[in-house]
Amino acid sequence: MRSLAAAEQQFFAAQGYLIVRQMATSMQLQKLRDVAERQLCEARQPLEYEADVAYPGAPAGRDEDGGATIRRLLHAYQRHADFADWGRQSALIRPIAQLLDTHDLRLVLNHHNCVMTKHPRFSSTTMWHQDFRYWRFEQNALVTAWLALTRETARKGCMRLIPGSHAVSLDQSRFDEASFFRTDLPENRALMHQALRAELEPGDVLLFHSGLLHAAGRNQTEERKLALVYTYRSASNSPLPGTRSSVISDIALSAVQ
Ligand SMILES: O=C(O)CCC(=O)C(=O)O
Repeated sequence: MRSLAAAEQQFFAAQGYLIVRQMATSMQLQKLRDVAERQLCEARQPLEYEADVAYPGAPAGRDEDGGATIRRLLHAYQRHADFADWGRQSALIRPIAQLLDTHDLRLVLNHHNCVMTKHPRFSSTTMWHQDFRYWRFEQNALVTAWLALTRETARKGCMRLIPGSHAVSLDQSRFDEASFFRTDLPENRALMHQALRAELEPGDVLLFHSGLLHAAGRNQTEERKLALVYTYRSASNSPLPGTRSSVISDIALSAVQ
């Protein structure tokens, strides 16, 4: 993997996201997809179900329609060596280290660290939010790497992003009690009009800032959507002690050049 060009780093700084096309090779993709499919088939724990997400429109219990649909294969890093290898390989962590301006990177185990799935028969919508509102770190400066294992299109519920929103100062009053961005406020709607869809091919990686407003729809196709998702921080941006961001120690990645 080449290093990111200055123009790409500037794009990320201004827009809060960057799509790196075809970062994973077809051999890597095949391996990662096989592991994910096998573990979904076996319902290998730990899992999160649609009933657990508590998003608007999600089933209230596992015995309700769609409630037992798997939404996330949790603890991706710990669940298989191929997933772990992807998360710490230099082709991925070098550009992230550039974006965070550090040589000392940590892979966060307490957030994301999962295979996100959206199933054809049932999937719920993820409303607009900023990840850092659910996390507890000294600074709002983390980067998430979303590797598409399958195609992500609008009909499949791909990610939607509001470019530049990571750099906008947004008062807590613009969010509801569950920290979703309120859709009833005209000033929020003005921002939402600027949203774009991040359509991805398998192997593409979407890098995005922890302050970027994002959302995702339902999967309306007959094909499963799978993405391997990790978040990174610089060693100097520590989780706050005693919070859900500090439960498991993060992975120190060897000095990134
Ligand atoms: O529904 C989705 O695929 C998006 C998930 C998401 O935005 C998140 O977990 O932060």
